[in-house]
Amino acid sequence: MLPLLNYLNGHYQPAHNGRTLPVTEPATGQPYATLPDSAAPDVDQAVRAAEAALPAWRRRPAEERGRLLLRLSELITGHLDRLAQAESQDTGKPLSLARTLDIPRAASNFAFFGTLAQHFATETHLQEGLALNYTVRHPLGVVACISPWNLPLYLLTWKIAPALAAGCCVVAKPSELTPYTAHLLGELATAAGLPPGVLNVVHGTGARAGQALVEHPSIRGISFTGGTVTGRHIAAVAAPQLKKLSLELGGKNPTLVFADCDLAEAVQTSVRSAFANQGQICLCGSRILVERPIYEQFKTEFLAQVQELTVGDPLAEATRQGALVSEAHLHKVLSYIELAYREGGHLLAGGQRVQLPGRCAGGYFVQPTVFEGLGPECRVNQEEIFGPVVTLTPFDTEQQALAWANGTEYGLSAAVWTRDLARAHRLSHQLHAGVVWVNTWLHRDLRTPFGGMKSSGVGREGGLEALRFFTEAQNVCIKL
Ligand code: TXE
Repeated sequence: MLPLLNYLNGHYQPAHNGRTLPVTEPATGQPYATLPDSAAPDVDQAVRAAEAALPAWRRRPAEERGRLLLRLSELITGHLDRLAQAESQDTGKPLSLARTLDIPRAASNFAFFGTLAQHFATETHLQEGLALNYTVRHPLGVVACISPWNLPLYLLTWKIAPALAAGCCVVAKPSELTPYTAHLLGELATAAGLPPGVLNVVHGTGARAGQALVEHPSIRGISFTGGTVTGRHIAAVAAPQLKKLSLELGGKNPTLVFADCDLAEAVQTSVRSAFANQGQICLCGSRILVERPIYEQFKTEFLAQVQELTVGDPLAEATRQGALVSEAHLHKVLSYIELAYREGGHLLAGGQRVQLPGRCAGGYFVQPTVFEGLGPECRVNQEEIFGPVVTLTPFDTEQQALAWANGTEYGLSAAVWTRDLARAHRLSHQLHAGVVWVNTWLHRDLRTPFGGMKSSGVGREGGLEALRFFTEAQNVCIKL
């Protein structure tokens, strides 16, 4: 058993209570590591270390902080294979995906924010002859970064990097399901020269370690990505203490395919957006709405490509679909497949758990699954499944597609496939989605605001939005 440890004040240590939790490899169903079952004393130690490190860290010029983040970025790139291997083992995602998406993006997060902090200018407002106002953006202080299991290092660093760049000190709480790369990050942070206490990682359950972190009176801001139910709970805990909150929550994203689109590209990208990371990306397009004249052709080509998504050992190069993250999540996804039948859905592909031979015999694999014949109101089209289950639905008019696309409680992202430029603009502005992609998907520019509307969240990450979140504006008014 690999013992994963908390990273507090620049050192690795177990939980104060000495308790551990098992970490399971989703591809095998076997435990392979333990993580500290941390509680309030561990969180308190982490927060105190961060508080002690804060005065010196916030005083450093942005350029110096940035240099350390760039060094950390280089170290992540230098350890690409080891980190990708760890991420794949921990999550069940194909090693090829971890190597090309998760880990490179973690490196980019540090490189991007390490540089951006130097371009973070403040505003001045001149009242002619009367006064000059200028705004100072102070680091918020000690902040909590709480991340989920689907893109562990990618999402954790998407929070840590802007927080550190802005001059905050961080207590991070990775998902208890996927703690491995967060554990390795401590070692790299030390090697990069981050001063002790600037970044602390506390492992453990959401209910114990996460809750203690959110409740801690010295935490000034919380950046959270995870389920909508958890986000609501965190907001309720944090509100009486008036903590600043950024919540990136679930999605039930529509893909709108119009008859005038480039069909080959729309099909290929829609398959990817439906099933990348086994459908466990908050931006995955799980409701595919297709204009009726091309519905049958889209369906035929879509299903042909779905058949090619090899489900297999995540470590094998040919694997396109790995395992779901946990046994509990496997059963959640299978229960939605059952529900799809009960709601009158017609199965077009998949629908079964996959039993692989050998090493992966006990793994949590599900075939990429496609249903049609489900109305926009049914639960399968309303609730976040967060797995490889999507629906195909024909539509007749733009207004109908728009109403269906907007007809859920979520509003994270949407994809529109059309060659009609006017329609692309018109629809984009009417879609209830924080991110709209036209003729593409998961095309990310780290400078752009990222976040959801409605139950998909509050606040925006990315670029200057993230630096604004981790700082507090102060206006200084000088009489002229
Ligand atoms: O996430 P949780 P879960 C969705 C997806 C999934 C569902 C539940 O639909 O099926 O959420 O997933 C920590 N105080 N998404 O239960 O619980 C927890 O330890 C403080 C969408 O695995 O939200 C982990 O670190 N922290 C999503 C983090 O919150 C708490 C990605 C997320 O876990 C806490 C993941 C508490 N009281 C799931 N309780 C996305 N938007 O990408 C839990 N945590």
